[in-house]
Amino acid sequence: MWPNSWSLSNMVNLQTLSVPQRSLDQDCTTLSRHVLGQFNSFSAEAQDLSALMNRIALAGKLISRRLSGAGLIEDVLGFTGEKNVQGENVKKMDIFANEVFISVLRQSGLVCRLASEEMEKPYYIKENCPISRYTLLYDPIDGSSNVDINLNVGSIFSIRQQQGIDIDEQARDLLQDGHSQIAAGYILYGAATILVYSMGKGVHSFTLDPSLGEFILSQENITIPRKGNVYSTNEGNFWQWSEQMRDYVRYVHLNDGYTARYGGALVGDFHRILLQGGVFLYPGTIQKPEGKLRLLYESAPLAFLSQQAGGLATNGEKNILDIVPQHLHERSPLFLGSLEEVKLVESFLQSR
Ligand code: P6P
Repeated sequence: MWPNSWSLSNMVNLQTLSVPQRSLDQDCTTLSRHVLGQFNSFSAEAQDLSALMNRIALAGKLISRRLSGAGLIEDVLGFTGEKNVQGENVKKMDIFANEVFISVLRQSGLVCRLASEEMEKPYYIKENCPISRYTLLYDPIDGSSNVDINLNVGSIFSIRQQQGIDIDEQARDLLQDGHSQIAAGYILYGAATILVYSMGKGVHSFTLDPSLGEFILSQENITIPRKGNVYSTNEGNFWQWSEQMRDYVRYVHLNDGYTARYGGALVGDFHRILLQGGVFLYPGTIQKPEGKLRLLYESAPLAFLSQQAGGLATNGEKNILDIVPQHLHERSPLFLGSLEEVKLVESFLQSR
């Protein structure tokens, strides 16, 4: 069966060479274990948040599995024919992903309320209210236009405490600034499935190991470089921007130190900037000064991560984390990434 020259020792050598060696400890640094480590005790809060993060991770695994079957199984690609509360055409994956979060959080017993880009009003999990006091705000599939062309998409999440009893189910207590987030993060569905989160003690990244079915710690205490050469924006909107924004873009065009990268999905564009530096820009336009991105479940979670990683997120004038929304689906202009790059953008926006 084997060529005569192949001795057992050759095969053994081949085997040892082919399996990448990982420490067992590394394999055991799972997401739930790491979250517990963010607390100094195994308190009830630590246990709850560890379990809650594990449910969010389960949602990520279910969505990742569905995306990997796109084109082979029904109802992954294409549109439903409906429009969401944002007036956007809804992709089939938007609905699937939204329902995954509802299902895994219902079973957790930990979350009373869910607020999603795909739902006009918050969704109350009656059997969990009012005992469980967490609210999960999320964008189930960010960048869903990338689904049909197999480019990266993401889920963005933010965990907040339910303040008091929400008797009339108006969720007015959700209309708070971004500093009151307990945790925030995203799941990036790309070549690998990566979960990035922060609980206020640094930004940490986990890679899904399909052989274990676990998110394993891959990077701890990530910091955004203070400067970066990437600017990420949709220049197709150039003529809809203010003169100040156009001046910034003219500057980076003329300064050969910059390069443009724009993937059409905020999570992927932000992940590049988190690791390599740069700035993401989604300004308002003359017609829509409030911009496109939603504050509570897109900009505020990423602003939380940016600040934790030493970066900055503003609406051009004010730190995103300081903004108190007036309604659940409020939009805001967004400039986020490397501290010095965001400040450079602000210097143009506040000039003239
Ligand atoms: P545009 C996706 O729809 C999204 O919300 C973000 O993920 C992305 O950064 C942005 O909108 C893309 O918008 O107008 O450039 O297509």
